[in-house]
Amino acid sequence: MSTMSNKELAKFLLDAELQRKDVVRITSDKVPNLTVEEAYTIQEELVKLKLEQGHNIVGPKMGLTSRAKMKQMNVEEPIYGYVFDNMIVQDGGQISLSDFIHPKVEAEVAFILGKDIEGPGVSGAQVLAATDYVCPALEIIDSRYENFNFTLPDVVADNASTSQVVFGSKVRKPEELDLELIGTVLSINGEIKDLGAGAAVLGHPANSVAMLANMLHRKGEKLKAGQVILTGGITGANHLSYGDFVTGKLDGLGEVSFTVGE
Ligand code: 0L1
Ligand code: MG
Repeated sequence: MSTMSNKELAKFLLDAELQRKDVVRITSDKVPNLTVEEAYTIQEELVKLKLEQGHNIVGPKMGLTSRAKMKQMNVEEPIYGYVFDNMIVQDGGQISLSDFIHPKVEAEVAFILGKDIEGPGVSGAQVLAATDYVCPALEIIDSRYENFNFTLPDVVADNASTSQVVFGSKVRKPEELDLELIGTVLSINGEIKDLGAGAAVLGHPANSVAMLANMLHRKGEKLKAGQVILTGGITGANHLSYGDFVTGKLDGLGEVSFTVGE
């Protein structure tokens, strides 16, 4: 068993990300008994390293929010990670396949907060009241682990596979939409890859933000006005290849897209 510190484990995962080189999950050899709580401590070290490198937090994000993904991972609660400013890709822009190990894309709703939200006991209604705008988003996830082969603590330590994000340019006030019913279609090269409704995300995407605020409260943190929060995939995650043209269409929120270059 390894005697690596949390900071060394975070550096190990960050190096894999920066070198675009997949690694064996850390629970297979380095920290076999890693708990989810300890994994969040490794994630905190990873976040610190990114901040030291000069990157700024755009907002925390929620992952594994769909029933199917939770069942697959045998978990009761989703997970969170952090999106940084150097991960943002312009709507309609191009990503480079060489920046990733094995990227996948999923369509989500993002919340732009107008007020701080602090747990415990936050409800979806409170989240909606504290939200200025919502917008469509395409999240590109890229696990640093071989073949996306991980346990829950592994993926928590790995910043919930966060890699890059494309936010749609059109924003709407949350009260103008029924986010529970919001129809979502993810297409690649004109072919529909997956579809869903907002309710796929914990019954309503606002519930995801509420749960995030309540989870962050456990470590004495809150969501802050101005943060942009990814709420979790409405669609499943689909592999990306060179030349792909990816669109996410969210009813009432419009379209968000990108292409995959070399
Ligand atoms: O944003 C997400 O839902 C990613 C969660 C991590 C699980 C994965 O990499 O599939
Ligand atoms: Mg996601």
